[in-house]
Amino acid sequence: KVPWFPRKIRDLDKCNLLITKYDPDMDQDHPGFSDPEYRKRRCFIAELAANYRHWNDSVLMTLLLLSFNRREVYRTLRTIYPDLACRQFLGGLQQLERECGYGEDSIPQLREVSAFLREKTGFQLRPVAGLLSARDFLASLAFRVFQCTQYIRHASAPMHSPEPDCCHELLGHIPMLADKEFAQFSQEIGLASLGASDEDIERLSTLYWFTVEFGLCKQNGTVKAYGAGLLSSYGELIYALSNEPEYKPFNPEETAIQPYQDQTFQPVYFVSESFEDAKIKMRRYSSSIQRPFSVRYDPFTCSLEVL
Ligand code: H2B
Ligand code: FE
Repeated sequence: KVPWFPRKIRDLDKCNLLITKYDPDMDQDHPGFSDPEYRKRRCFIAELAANYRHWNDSVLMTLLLLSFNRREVYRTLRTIYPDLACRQFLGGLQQLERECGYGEDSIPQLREVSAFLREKTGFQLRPVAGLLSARDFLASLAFRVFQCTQYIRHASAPMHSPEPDCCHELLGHIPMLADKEFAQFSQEIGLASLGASDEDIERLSTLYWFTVEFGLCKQNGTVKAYGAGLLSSYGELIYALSNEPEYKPFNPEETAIQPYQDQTFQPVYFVSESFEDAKIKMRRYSSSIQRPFSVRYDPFTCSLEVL
């Protein structure tokens, strides 16, 4: 039996299964656990996301006004990007600084950033209250929709967050999603996930983890970071590009079954020859996933043709 999956973009209203294990109300180790003010603010932001519907995006504009600025995160990371981040990331970030008010002193509005991405690659943002199930998260990518958190990490731990937060999304993911080839790569993982078995979702999540979150790639003979988990973490970005961790060549069959955890730095990173190369390999892998149907995305109607 094929699991339910969204057929049109507004079906994403139903892709809302949250995983609460790391949120400040559930996780005793969360830096905000014993800060009632923080938790109250988070509840308010979560409610805005929960009430968001595809055809009514008025909520999106008010969001980031509620967050405190974490200037420190921006400043520290910005200094190491030129040496460690891939070309596509640096290009995207520069445009965001010019056109979207990215900088130390402001947190850009999701509405603006979403409009920016739409112009660049057709990606759009949708607010989400926290960590989503892998299935729902990946399904959104099939529609070039990125589920984006708006709350910010707790002030007591500006360099670390147990869950995705707006620093991770805005600094890690958004600049990459402004690149056409990377956008396509992301959408294709999403398309491969639709109606897939739980086992295939698990493997695709692992692939997503070691590429979109923690991927490295070669550029002009040196290794650079393109994964959002790296590009939004000062400590791990430096660690990943030092000679401490193990590197393996990106190869979907092998990468898909590599165990991983989200509590400390990764012990191993996968390096691709280029985005082009990663895309081709990923496509080959995706076409090996058994499904009793095939899907094609129709960008004019933002819906799937299921054949
Ligand atoms: N949910 C949210 N809100 N942001 C993410 O980056 C995210 C997610 N990543 N759910 C997913 C899971 C990822 O770890 C993979 C697909 O499992
Ligand atoms: Fe992420």
